[in-house]
Amino acid sequence: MTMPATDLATTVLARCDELAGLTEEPGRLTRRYATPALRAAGDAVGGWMREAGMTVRRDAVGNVIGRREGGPRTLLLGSHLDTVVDAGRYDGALGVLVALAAVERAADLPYAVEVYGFADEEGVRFGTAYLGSGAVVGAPLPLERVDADGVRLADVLRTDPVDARRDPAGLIGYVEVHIEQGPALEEAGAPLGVVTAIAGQTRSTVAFHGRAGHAGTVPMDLRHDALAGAAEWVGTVEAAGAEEAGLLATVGELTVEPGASNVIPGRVNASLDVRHAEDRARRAANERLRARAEEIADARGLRLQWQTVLDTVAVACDPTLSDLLARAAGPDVPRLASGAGHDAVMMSRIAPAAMLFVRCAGGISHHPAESVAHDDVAAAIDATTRFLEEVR
Ligand code: HGY
Ligand code: MN
Ligand code: MN
Repeated sequence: MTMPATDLATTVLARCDELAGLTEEPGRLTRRYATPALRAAGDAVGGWMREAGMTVRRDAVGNVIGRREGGPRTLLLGSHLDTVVDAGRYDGALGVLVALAAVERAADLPYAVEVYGFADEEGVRFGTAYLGSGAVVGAPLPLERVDADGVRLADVLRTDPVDARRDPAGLIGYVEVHIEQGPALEEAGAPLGVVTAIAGQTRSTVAFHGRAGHAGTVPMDLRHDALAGAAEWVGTVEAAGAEEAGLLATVGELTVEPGASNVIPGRVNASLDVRHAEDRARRAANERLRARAEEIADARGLRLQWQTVLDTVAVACDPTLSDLLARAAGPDVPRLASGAGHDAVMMSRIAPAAMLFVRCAGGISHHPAESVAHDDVAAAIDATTRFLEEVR
């Protein structure tokens, strides 16, 4: 007897709550790559996969993979188990758990299904996204990148990441369920949406090197204040996004060194995240912001260091799988683009990829107020189950 989607939705939401307790920071949810919190989350999800009758393995970079046999070809499902800092509890985790619930609920399928809990999509610890799904598709990993404590990614990996690579032979496709992280479905009054494309993104690290000095003795006209220069540049980042339709530009990280109230800042490290549905527009905007940083540095006698740490092109979702998802989700299901990045960007390199969005309250995400409605989760489980039973 097929389990009711509403019962499974209750289980999925309870499991999201349980995973939210697996955090590096008591009192808020932060679960970065290769931390004990992430390992514990993978253990919990692996246990639920076993309870659902799946065989479970962990690959060379820490992704957790549950497999249900069924036939010579394989459909991949999944999302990520890592989070941003002070995160919401549904970004990533909901997609893994809805996929698991649908696999558990689906009747016998003529193909095998694997559900991936990716170990790093956000890229918070090493500054570059998609380490988990990137390893699965054979993307080169930035092994020399270091985290805030100076630990190299290479030193965190216990085995060769090449062992995580998945042979694409026999893959039917990859489907990811994820909260929308935007307001469109709520505005449309729709619980679910089918994703048409995923925007590309460019992430960079930007360092302004000035000269530290005594705040009480160095005259203003003799200063090379790294923070004053960085602040002038950050204003141009916001202005660029405001002036160009469809462009999103964000400085999310900024550290000041040496970081004392009576010392003129000698160095500032910033991040830059640039997104646009069109790759050409994104790259042109990124180059303009780099040129602006160089102009400001020159004018202030600062030295600029700029490193691109991620550059992913916009990805169109597979039309055949998307149409199947739309049929399963209901006749009027909206179709929408994703400004957020997802593991589907990487997985599209080895299999046709499609995504199902779930409405989230106020479009809020990357924030503890992130939330979903029980009935929308049930609708997502129902649609994903129907999709599984339609796929051939
Ligand atoms: O940043 C993103 O777009 C996603 O949440 N990793
Ligand atoms: Mn996210
Ligand atoms: Mn996500």
